[in-house]
Amino acid sequence: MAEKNYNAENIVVLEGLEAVRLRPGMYIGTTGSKGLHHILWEIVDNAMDEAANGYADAIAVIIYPDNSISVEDNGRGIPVDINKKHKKSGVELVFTILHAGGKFDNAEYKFSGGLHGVGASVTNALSQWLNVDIYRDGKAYKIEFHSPKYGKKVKSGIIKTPLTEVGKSKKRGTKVTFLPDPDVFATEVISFETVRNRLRELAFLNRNITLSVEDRRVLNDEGKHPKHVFCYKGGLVDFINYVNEAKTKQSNKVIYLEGASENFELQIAIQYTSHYGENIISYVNNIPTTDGGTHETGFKSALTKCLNEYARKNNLLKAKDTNVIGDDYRDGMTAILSVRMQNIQFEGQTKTKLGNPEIKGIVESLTSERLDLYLNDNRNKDIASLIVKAGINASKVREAERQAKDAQRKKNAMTGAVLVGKFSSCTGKNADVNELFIVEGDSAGGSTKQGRDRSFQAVLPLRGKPLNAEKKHKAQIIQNEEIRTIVYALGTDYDRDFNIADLKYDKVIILADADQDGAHIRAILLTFFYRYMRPLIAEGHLYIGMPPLYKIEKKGVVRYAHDDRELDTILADLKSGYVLQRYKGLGEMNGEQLWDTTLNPRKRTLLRVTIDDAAEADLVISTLMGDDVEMRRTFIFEHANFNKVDVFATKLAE
Ligand code: 28G
Repeated sequence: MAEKNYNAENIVVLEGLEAVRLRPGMYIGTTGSKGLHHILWEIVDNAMDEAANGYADAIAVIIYPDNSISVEDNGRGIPVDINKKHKKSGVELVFTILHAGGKFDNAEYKFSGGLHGVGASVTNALSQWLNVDIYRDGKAYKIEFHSPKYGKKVKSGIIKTPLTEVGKSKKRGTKVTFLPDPDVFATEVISFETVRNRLRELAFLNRNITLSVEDRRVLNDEGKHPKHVFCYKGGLVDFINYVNEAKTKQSNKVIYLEGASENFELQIAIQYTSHYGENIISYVNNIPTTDGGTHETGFKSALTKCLNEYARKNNLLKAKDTNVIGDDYRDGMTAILSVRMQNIQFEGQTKTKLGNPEIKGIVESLTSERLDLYLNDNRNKDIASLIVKAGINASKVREAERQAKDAQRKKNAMTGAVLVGKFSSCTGKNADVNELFIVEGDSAGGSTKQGRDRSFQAVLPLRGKPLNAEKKHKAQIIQNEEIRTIVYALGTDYDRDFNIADLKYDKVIILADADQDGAHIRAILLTFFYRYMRPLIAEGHLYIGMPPLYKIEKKGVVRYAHDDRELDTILADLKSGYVLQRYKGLGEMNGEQLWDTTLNPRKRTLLRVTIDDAAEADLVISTLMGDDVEMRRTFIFEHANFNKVDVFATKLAE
């Protein structure tokens, strides 16, 4: 039967899917952890489309012990009838036809998500097997695929079991189960935390849809499989409360605005905290736009315009006063912006910036219209005047800070010599290869200076703890000596004056001990860079060094382990007769050992710090640095130790 179906069209399908296997990077970016998760998101996106368009309200993800994954929705079920043009069932088309870029023709769904819209066929192509169960019209159906690599051998294309009716069912929906092909993704495994975070985000962005994830690979303390269920009735309002949970609020009120025009929808939530700076988190069709774009620009213009108008109308700004600038109205503001539209164009190196030029005007006029109504509603008088007064105040503070900074600059010029004592620059002058190690403590600093290759590696030892960057105002930040030295060493200035072109190093590497103190210092530094030098992270210049935790010596041969898992592997290999040493800190290593394990680019492991998910990063950082001491303690414990830096960083293969 399968043999007979192996016609010309099947060959085309097979070749299409083989192209995906030949160049996975073209379709999913990488075959590392990110790519592996991408093929899961393709399936989740399809389920989300069904839900966001009102046909489903529950999506369940399960990760199984063999690392296969299932996604189930309670939608209409993918069509099983035969498409006249292709002479194939709808489900077969969904999983075998490549969709270059834009998803389908958008006839079924008004707005379709999907990171790159490559579709479920890419997931199929990169899976060892993929099974689909469909529940529709009182019946259950099943179709099974296997990898094109088998398809070629058995001459049945990639269909292992053709679409069959397997019985009756009262259920409705689609269930897709698949095993990512280890030939493609090597030993990468799906991360429960990553799935949990993305499903939580989707639940915030799509109110009243229940998303769950369960990890059947492990048991928790209660002897159960870890599971999270997310469903938010408040949507973006719940989202902003979550993001600002640990922060002190100027007002607990959340401003919520929504609007629509033809083929366009907009939702905005705004809340003001007592923290310095702005935090705008934006999305297009559920896709995070970490680098902003035209929707953010339109929103900002509208906000500035409406607030200045309100200020004039209510005599908070007098005729002689100049308008308050946008930056000042956004000081302390958290905003979440979600738009839905067609034909998205992404821009920028990482394709995380919305480019469609027409969107600026659409968002600006919709926001202005709704925000005006909101501000001029008598019930909102308190919050309206609070925001406007805060903006006026911020502009005064900014002027005072500018003066303080100018004074400090003059002082710096005179005291630059002070820095020479602790900071050891490198001899080479090539900013494209030079590295700066920021090291915790004088003794570790000493070892690093001895062990480094001084031709391109500079060392900056930190003596005390740098100031907690989140809470303080700028004028205070730059008075902290540790921070001042860092800014001076990097050469970039900071905050609004930050200029990446002046960066003297290709890699800025934080080296801290694997203990609580080290975790704290690392977190403080990350906060500082996140708040005041964000492009340094965005452009991939910030790293966390990974010194080993253990030294294992047998018959004069030395090996190192970064964590307990690596240690177990080595010990199992050596069996007996070894000497084991656990390093309590960097300072216990001599220069040579430090070079061999941590500094030498050929041997070391570095974590590149990314801002993959602005909302999550902000939450972690504000919880680490926020006002709620108890929460901060739990977070440092959970996230800031060496084994879990993945909250901030993804492993870099050098
Ligand atoms: C559980 C994991 C992933 C999905 C549907 C429902 C329909 C659908 C999906 O149509 C359109 C037509 C033939 C290719 C549409 C059902 C209209 C009427 C649907 C999912 C395109 C696809 N009834 N649910 N696709 N076909 N859930 N969940 O994938 O040509 S995908």
